Amino acid sequence: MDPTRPTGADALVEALLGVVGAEHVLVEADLRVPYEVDWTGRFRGTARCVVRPATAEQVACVLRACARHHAPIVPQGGNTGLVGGSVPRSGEVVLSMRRLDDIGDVDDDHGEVVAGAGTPLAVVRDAARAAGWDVGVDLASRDSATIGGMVATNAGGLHLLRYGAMRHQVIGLEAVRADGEVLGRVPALRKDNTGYHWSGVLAGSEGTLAVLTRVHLALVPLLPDRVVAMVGVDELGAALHVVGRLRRRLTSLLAVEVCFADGVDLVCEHAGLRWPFPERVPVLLLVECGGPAGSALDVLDSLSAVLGSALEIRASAVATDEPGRERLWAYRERQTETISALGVPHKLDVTIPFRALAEFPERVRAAVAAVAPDARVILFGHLGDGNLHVNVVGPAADDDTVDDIVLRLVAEVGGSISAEHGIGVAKRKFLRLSRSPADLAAMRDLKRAFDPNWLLNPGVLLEPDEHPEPQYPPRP
Ligand code: 2HG
Ligand code: ZN
Repeated sequence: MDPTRPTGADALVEALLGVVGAEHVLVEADLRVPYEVDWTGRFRGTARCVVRPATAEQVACVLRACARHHAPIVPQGGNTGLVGGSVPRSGEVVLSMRRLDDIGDVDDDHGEVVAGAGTPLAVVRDAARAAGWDVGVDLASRDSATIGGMVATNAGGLHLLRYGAMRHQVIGLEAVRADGEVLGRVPALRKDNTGYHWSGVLAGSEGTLAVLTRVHLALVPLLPDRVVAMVGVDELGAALHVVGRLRRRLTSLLAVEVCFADGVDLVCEHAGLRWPFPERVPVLLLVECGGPAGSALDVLDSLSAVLGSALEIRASAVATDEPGRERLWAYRERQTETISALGVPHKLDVTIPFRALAEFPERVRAAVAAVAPDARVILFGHLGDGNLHVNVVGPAADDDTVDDIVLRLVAEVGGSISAEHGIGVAKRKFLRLSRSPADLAAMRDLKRAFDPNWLLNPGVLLEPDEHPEPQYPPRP
């Protein structure tokens, strides 16, 4: 008998062993654990098993076997999502995509690459950079987040203001439906207007319609000469005026991020850093600009000219060398890990219309204090996109009172309950605050057309078919 073969395997597990081999079907509890809890620690469940295919053909065979056994599936990439969309809820098969990590040659002339869905972003980025190109989306979890997961969740990240979200980087893709049928075409064509566009349909579908296996990405020109500035202002309204000026006047603008003094205090304490300025200021803006090799001085001059004319700015620090730039980015990028060190956070990633943004921090803090006076609210985000990350630490993981109060406020001011992290299970019940009944009905129709037996990521994004009417009040 094969000693690596799990004992007590059920008929589905037997079928999966036949597809990927015993080494890649994880049945024992201790082997499944890392796949069963999400990055925040807020969402966890038990998997029937974890299966790790290495090719699109194996993915198709796995999905066919699951369909035959009526077994629900949770697709999982790097498991860096923050809304509980890639971990099991109750006995699903976890389909880990990380072994589909082959990457093709970068097309030097045209700036394109085909990557397996399980390829980490950092690997694709390094390959692109070596050829003078770059990936338009970047995010702090770049070493673990996979290209397939990023497309499935339509990741946003740090440079959305310049290059758009993940869906805008996709030339084409290949995906497998729940019945094992393969959709799409890779390599694809930049211009191909032949009807329904699978990347448009599948980007942001959170693994509920099909499983992505390969992605053909459009790259962006590498801008190696970077300048990062951190500036301090008295209030968010003033920061927004600075953002407006930066956007109008700088073609080199890549990112405009925001953090607040209390969050920077926490990062300094957690990471052993000093404040970026001699004086403490309430609102900090991080600005990144970039240009082609040899343009560093021009980039610096134009950024300095805009910042120098902004009377709102009370303090500033600028870095052109890599260690200096990383030091400034740390105040912003290390917010997430710092918050997690305080406890299991409620992550409410929202977009606020620019007209309502200046007052939002005060309103959201007051709204949370009214229902959870001891909770800590830490805000930061992608100010250039109107996207704030409202992190609340204190309330129990399964108590969604603060989620409710914050997301209702967001809907009331005309915002979106998810800017970039998606809906997952965390916000499913609140989706009606951002989408109309007609939208939701059409989304359900699409789900049924792709996956009539509701096997792919059930419970993510939409209520399962047995509960067609979510019990949550509609949007205002
Ligand atoms: C970021 O912008 C990520 O750093 C994570 O989207 C946000 O931790 C968060 O709330
Ligand atoms: Zn973000």
